[in-house]
Amino acid sequence: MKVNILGAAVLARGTLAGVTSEPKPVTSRPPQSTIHPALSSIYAAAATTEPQSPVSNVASKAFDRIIQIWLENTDFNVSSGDPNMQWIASQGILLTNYFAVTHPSQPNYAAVVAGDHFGMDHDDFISFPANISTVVDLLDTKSISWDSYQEDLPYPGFAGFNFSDQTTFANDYVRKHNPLQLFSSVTNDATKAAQIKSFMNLTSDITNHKLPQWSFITPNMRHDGHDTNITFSSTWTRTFLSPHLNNPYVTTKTLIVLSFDENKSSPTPNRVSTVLLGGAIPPSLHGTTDSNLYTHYTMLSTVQANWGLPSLGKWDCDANVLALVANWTGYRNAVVDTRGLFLNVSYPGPVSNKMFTPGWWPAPATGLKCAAGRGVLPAVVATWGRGEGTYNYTNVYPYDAVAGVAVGGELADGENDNGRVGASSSSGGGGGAGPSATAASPSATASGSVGVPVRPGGLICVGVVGLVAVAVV
Ligand SMILES: *[C@@H]1O[C@H](CO)[C@@H](O)[C@H](O)[C@H]1NC(C)=O
Ligand SMILES: *[C@@H]1O[C@H](CO)[C@@H](O)[C@H](O)[C@H]1NC(C)=O
Ligand SMILES: *[C@@H]1O[C@H](CO)[C@@H](O)[C@H](O)[C@H]1NC(C)=O
Ligand SMILES: *[C@@H]1O[C@H](CO)[C@@H](O)[C@H](O)[C@H]1NC(C)=O
Ligand SMILES: *[C@@H]1O[C@H](CO)[C@@H](O)[C@H](O)[C@H]1NC(C)=O
Ligand SMILES: *[C@@H]1O[C@H](CO)[C@@H](O)[C@H](O)[C@H]1NC(C)=O
Ligand SMILES: *[C@@H]1O[C@H](CO)[C@@H](O)[C@H](O)[C@H]1NC(C)=O
Ligand SMILES: *[C@@H]1O[C@H](CO)[C@@H](O)[C@H](O)[C@H]1NC(C)=O
Ligand SMILES: CC(=O)N[C@H]1CO[C@H](CO)[C@@H](O)[C@@H]1O
Repeated sequence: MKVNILGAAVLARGTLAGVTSEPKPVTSRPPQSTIHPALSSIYAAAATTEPQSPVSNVASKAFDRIIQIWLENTDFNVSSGDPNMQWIASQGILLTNYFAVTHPSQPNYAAVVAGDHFGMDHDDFISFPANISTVVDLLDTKSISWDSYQEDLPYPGFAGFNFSDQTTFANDYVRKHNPLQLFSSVTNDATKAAQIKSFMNLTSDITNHKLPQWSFITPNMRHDGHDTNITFSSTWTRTFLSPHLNNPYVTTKTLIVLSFDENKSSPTPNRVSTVLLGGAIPPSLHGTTDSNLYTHYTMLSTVQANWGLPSLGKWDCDANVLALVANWTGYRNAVVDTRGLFLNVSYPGPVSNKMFTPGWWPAPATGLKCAAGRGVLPAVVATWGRGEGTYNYTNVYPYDAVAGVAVGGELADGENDNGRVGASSSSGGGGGAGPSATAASPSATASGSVGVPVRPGGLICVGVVGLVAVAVV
């Protein structure tokens, strides 16, 4: 077991120990094939491959539909200073302590659907083995429909590495920004693969009232700001979003999460601006901010809390839940002092390039309660057996004390409705009839104005969501 200076410091402080030993990483990972079919076969497949658009109506408390939209590589202070982004924030809630989990892009996209990046530190072609579960497996337990919309994807389920504009050869679709495409558990199934579609079928699904209840939207490399800048991408995003925000079919009881995969400039923490929009946001909260610590893993824990789904047993196990949902379900979020938290590197792992651990896949926390006591997906338990997990997945943000990664955060109040067996969840009453009116989170700023928040000298993440009803089933 390797305990470096940072790790030792953490152990001494006594708050964040308890990570199992890791194998000694090596620096070369065998390359995977970069599927890159000929243009003629792409066009042939495009002519015959039919998209799948399953629909469902599993009602819930805080929202009945979630749509995540990711832009690229922008620091919090840059995006929150942009006029179009400020207008967008005025239509919803700005999250002021939302962190990406590593660099570069691809591991963040993997993390938001799978609860881990497995050490990934690159944008190479990678396919996770079929025994790695994702949000899709959680949604499938209640037949909650899901899709992904990838701009300029040449046909549903296209498995190639990229698809550029065929006139200018400018970048358009790239696989590294297509989260579900990275997982064999999705792509091995032809029906599931065909639920990964282009924006043309986003339009047709809206017209035909065939939107799913969970979706992930990736604009192309210009629209998402990757090859352009925030001015260009925010202009595109405002134009893209405005009609949807005014369309009752799209917006009613819908939570739209507009976020960024990662920050851009060094040396800053990996904090990105994230805005919550849609009909699920009460108008009284438009133009407000929420300063709880959230990460990409919050997108899993929130979906789980909203629909009463189990956990993947990874970093979603105890990730803070959006206050919007926590208020309804009585989930208590942990409070974190984020001043030392950067979340800017990956720990060693089986898909790392720099710190490759051949064959060593971190085990999920199948023996812990997770997800406010709903436990871990049975298929994950069946695959991995019962155990506490490789990492300390009950921590509210990801870290690896053995490798000394992300050890700079500090818990101000780590008590949440977390996964430790025997922990009681929350006090009763109210039956989930509505949001709590008991606690002090999040802070509501003056209407409509979204300034650049100043980080105070004391604790910067002090929101605690009140305990209300137990109510998630
Ligand atoms: C794991 O994380 C939890 C929550 O932050 C913390 O209370 C606990 O001490 C950690 N466990 C170990 C063994 O360090
Ligand atoms: C954002 O912060 C960085 C690092 O502190 C700084 O260099 C940059 O000028 C800031 N940009 C804006 C738009 O405030
Ligand atoms: C993928 O991108 C490369 C350049 O990065 C380009 O040469 C190639 O044509 C692209 N492939 C497709 C199918 O667009
Ligand atoms: C998906 O989009 C394509 C391209 O616009 C269109 O031809 C097709 O009819 C759409 N499929 C469905 C099921 O709406
Ligand atoms: C932003 O990107 C657009 C599109 O690439 C470009 O036209 C514009 O000049 C860029 N603006 C700045 C300030 O770089
Ligand atoms: C991560 O952030 C820390 C703190 O600024 C910095 O020292 C370190 O170089 C960063 N690591 C990378 C890989 O950017
Ligand atoms: C998961 O699949 C990988 C790749 O096939 C395999 O190496 C690993 O042993 C499997 N893990 C478990 C727990 O089944
Ligand atoms: C959650 O509840 C608190 C306390 O009533 C309230 O201040 C806050 O606005 C609510 N937040 C959301 C997003 O509903
Ligand atoms: C994409 C990118 O450049 N991200 C930077 C974000 O900030 C960190 C420092 O925290 C840099 O290391 C990254 O390069």
